[in-house]
Amino acid sequence: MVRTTTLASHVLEEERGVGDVIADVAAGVKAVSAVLARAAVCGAVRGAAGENVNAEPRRELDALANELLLDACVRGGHLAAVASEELREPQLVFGRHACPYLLAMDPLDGSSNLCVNVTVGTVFSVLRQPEGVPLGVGSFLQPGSQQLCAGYALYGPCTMLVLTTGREVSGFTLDPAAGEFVLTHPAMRIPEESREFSINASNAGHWERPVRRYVDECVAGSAGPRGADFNMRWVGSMVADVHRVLVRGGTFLYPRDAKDPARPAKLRLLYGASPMALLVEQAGGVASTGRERLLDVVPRALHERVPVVLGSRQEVERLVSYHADADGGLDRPYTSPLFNVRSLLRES
Ligand code: FDP
Repeated sequence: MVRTTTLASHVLEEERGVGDVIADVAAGVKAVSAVLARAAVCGAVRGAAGENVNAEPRRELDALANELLLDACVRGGHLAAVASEELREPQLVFGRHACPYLLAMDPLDGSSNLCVNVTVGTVFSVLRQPEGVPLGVGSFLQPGSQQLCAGYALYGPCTMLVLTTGREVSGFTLDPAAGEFVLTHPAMRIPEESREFSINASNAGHWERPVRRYVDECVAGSAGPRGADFNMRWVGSMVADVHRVLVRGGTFLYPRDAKDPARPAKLRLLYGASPMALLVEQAGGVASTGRERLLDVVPRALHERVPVVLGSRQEVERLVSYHADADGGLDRPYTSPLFNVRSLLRES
């Protein structure tokens, strides 16, 4: 008989309080998964709920996922406070136990994909309440390297929970019949090399030179300077795109761009980039802003945004070196032969 490892038995190996927080988040994830599975039938997929604290469109399901996860955490009573993409300020949790743990979460990442039934997810990060700091926003302003646990849930063809507590990355799949998460992806590793990249190419005109150089070289394929053909994948839900990188390698990029000068980066640091960076590093990959290790970035605000470049070691290191070249005035961006032909025709 095959012996299965469940999340419940896995968390017993963790520091007591952190294991309890993971169990509470898992309870919330099961509730969100059940609601998403019935949302279309109940006509709840398209419901709008105004704007979130970042003035972005909010859906009823964003608000509901937030409530369900908060409820599971408050009932569990193992946290001091929860910060969420859906809350302007952290919610203080006066639980049964006086626990020194903080949870930062994006309850429903990728929710603009809900109406087309594409995979969405929950991203979360567990921190320790620093001693001597009053409980509140300041408690959360810690670099990602301080995380005790980072993870995400994936609501796709099956529901998954992928997490790390700083020792390798484990992926669990929800068995709906048993109502339990079962370890299906032990010790996840990102291959060092890869020929697959993921980026919203519609922003190409607004990218910085190093990103344009990298993508141009990939697109040039075997005839270009990389001498190899690359594949491109873009789901448009960060959780799904990063999950693919964790499973089969590649790079995921949401770099700085000049589309909106008031918002040079898109993804959130505390409950997006930071947890993904810890997972990626624990799986052997690299996570950077392009100029700095993501886990070293010290947040200045709860809802701060940051550029993200993560994935297979060799590719991310190449991208980081392109940023250094550009900043030092050393880059010579690749110009495709096609471009040369076009400009020659224009000149003649
Ligand atoms: P969404 O707005 O649908 O929640 O972080 C938010 C996010 O999705 C990411 O999941 C995704 O990678 C990115 O935004 C997609 O944004 P664009 O469509 O603007 O590129």
